[in-house]
Amino acid sequence: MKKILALVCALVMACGLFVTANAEGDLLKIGYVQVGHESDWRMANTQNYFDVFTKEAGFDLELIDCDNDHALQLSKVREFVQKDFDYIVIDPIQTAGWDDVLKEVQDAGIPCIIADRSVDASPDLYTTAVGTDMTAEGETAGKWLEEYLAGKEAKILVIEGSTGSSAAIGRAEGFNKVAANHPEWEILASQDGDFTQNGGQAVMEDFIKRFPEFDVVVCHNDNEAYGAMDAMDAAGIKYGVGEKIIISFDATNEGLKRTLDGQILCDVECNPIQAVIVMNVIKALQAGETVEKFTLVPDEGFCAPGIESAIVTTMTDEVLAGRKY
Ligand code: GYE
Repeated sequence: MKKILALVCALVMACGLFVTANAEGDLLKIGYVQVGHESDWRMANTQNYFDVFTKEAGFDLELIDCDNDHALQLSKVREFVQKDFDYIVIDPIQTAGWDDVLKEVQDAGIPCIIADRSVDASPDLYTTAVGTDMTAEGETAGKWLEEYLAGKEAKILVIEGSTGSSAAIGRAEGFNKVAANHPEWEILASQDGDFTQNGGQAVMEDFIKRFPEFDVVVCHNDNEAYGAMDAMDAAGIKYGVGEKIIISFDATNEGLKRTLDGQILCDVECNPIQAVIVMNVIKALQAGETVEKFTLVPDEGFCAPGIESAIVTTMTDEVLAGRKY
């Protein structure tokens, strides 16, 4: 009987079904320090982890909402180390300040995955990273604007994402790279809206007071764009084709609805559905395989109907209906 059981186990393992269990056959303990709950993107990302890292799939996930508190995020990682988790997944609120804690995770022999955002630390200090290319996202936004304005002058306002986050740094860097080729563009101001709707609204209210003339508002995520729209609505300022140009990032479902409606003229995607990729990395590590240092989550861009673009996809009802989030 034991022999048959061993044979069945060996067969099942060969099929990869038990690949997620640890040496004792228990569920794999995964600790995820999530940034917070600041945006629709973040909520979709959190939900995606809960959907994928289930007990049925062989995981015991502990997801901590760090509410944009870097010190809390560090302390929660240390807690995971103390509790000897099998894997630690970090979505870093900010790029800076990670060396010591990453070293501690490494010394404890726990594989560490940096997910979504990136850290400003040596890649030797973590096992692997999974995420989108935020600089490329910023560049896509810049290139779309270049195509749309076709040489016209523009006064630009930027509502940035949380200061110090790789998402804000990358998007600014990519957009500025394109802007540098356009002396006819003027970036009037760039201010932190913390990736929230309230933040976007407050920054836009301030911009409206300070800059009576502007043409473009670049918002580092959809929620900031909704806030900017609220502020413009209240001030009677119109946006859309032939009006003020709103550019946004994330391409969440609501963001793309507003692109289809012609309110946001360009929305550059950042895909929050990353948990399966992280799970596959963990499965590969469990199987003793070596994994790439970085796995790219691909994304694309979208623009409002009536705009032809070689850079991004023009929105239609079908495009919206085919979206997963
Ligand atoms: O764009 C924003 C969120 O890190 C890519 O964080 C993510 C960003 C996303 O709050 O909505």
